Amino acid sequence: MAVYFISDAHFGAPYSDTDEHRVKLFSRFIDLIGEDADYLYIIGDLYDFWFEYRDGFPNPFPEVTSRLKELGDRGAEVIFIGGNHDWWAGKTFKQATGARIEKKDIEVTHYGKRIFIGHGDGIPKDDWAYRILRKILRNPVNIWLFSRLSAEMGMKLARLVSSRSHALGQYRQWKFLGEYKEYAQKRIDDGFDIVILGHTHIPQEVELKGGHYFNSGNWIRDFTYVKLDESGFYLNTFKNGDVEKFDFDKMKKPE
Ligand SMILES: [Mn+2]
Repeated sequence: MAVYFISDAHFGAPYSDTDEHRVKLFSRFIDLIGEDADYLYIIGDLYDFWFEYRDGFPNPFPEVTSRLKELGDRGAEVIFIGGNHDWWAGKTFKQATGARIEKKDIEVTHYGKRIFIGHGDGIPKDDWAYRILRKILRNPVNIWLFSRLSAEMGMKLARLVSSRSHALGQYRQWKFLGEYKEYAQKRIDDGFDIVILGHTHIPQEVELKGGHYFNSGNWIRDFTYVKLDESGFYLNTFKNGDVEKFDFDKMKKPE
């Protein structure tokens, strides 16, 4: 029996011409963990954009949702925590996956460990402009207004949600890692044993004072996930279609 954490597949990202391969790998992974998963936490940005209009949202990757639904049918609980790209997932997503949808960070206990789980957007101090945008985009009145937009206006909204983080680029996140560590240490000082975040796309396993911080990484190039079972925590990769321990040394740090 095991608990899994995964994030940041960004299916449908404009920079991605590899959706087909990534969805296939994801499907195989979900099939595999069906053997022992009690819980799967999806920690945000599974999609590059998911916003439910008045009539829902056209499911861009039915294979992804149906695999998640199957996982649920096999006895696992699937919990989806919205990221900055897919926070608006609602009825359509729930119906297609059977997942429980959470709109904010959550606290859970597994194997006696208190675990803090969140997507992790808005943590860096100089991300203040994003934090304002997030307030606007998550305001119920605005959501009601957005949900009445035409598909064309919706695409503009998609670009607004997406563009800044893509402009940031994956590698610029390196300079924020210290702030993520500080944030995790604060949660551990609050009494958590483990903090698990996503968003930076940089897989991490960090020993802190009194606990551990994990970043579940990404399903863009590293295909990483965190697994918890009775013997401990693991940060693995499914990049080659098989479970392997993630090799941190192989990560290329920008100059
Ligand atoms: Mn994100």
